[in-house]
Amino acid sequence: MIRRKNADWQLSNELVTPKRAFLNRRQIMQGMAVAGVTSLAGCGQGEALARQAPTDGQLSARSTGYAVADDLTPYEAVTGYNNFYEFGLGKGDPARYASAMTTSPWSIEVSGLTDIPRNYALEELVDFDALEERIYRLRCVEAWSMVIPWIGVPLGPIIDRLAPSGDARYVQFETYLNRSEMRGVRFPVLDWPYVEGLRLDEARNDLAFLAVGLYGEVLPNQNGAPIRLVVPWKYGYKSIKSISKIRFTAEQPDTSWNLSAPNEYGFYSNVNPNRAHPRWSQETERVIGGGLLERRQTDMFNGYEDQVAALYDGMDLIENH
Ligand SMILES: Nc1nc2c(c(=O)[nH]1)N[C@H]1C(S)=C(S)[C@@H](COP(=O)(O)O)O[C@H]1N2
Ligand SMILES: [Mo]
Repeated sequence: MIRRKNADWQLSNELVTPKRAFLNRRQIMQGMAVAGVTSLAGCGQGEALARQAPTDGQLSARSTGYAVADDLTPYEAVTGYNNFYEFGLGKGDPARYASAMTTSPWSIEVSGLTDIPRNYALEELVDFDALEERIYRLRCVEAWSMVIPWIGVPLGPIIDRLAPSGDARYVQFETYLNRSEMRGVRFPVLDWPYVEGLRLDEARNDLAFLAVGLYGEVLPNQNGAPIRLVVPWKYGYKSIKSISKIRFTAEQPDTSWNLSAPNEYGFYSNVNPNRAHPRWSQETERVIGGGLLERRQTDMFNGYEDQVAALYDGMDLIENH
């Protein structure tokens, strides 16, 4: 891993989330019973249960063709400079406080316009023996970015398994909410729980990814453990963390940032250097983990124009920001 010294994101070691132990199989099974999860043998739903989700340690993943030419952002910056407002507004707050979040056992409630609404254990949705590594840049609307080696699974095949019905056009994701574990939700900064959404064709694009790890390890809580979205052609806030609900809808779903300031944060939120945020430019971005003044040009769709531009054919991307 590439480590560089001293920048404004540098954090002391005590801020690093303590390592947690693997849960034994018995605890997992008990937890699933509590969460009301059932395995549907014979329906092809239970097969991924062979391998329980690790809560700590290394993950093996096959590397893919998805890469970014620039240096990786140092691990300390990726895990020490975060936005996760449920734990506070400061960039160091998630690393300090997110260890309070219970991430195992984990289930995701799937509802709305689907033929099979039910709760899924994390292990049913993610096959931990078939993980991929993808290096994507995460570009925040605040005009900074990081290059992160994510580990996870593509979203499209999971959407297909969740069987949205014919009239479903959008998918909404919701973050876990626990008032005693999340000190930031005492403040009405956003309309909790944090929600985000995609059009279904966006969600099925090959780039859309559900991450369960980074840098070869299980996701640290501050980065959205145990499962978070990564939509690399959109601003960072679309990449919702710690997903506990998925809902299929016919109408465009609410998103927390769009509700809070529609003029600043649109539903699409595609990275677009030509459309300034009302209070600052989006033409360049600060390279987190680089020198204090290191900036780069922001690319249309964060560099993924070839893969995603067709999703927006005929749309005015300034109007539909
Ligand atoms: N639930 C939740 N998800 C969230 C956020 C948040 O505050 N709450 N912040 C978003 C923003 S603004 C960014 S830039 C990315 C940051 O991801 P990272 O901390 O892994 O770099 O997470 C996004 N996902
Ligand atoms: Mo962000």
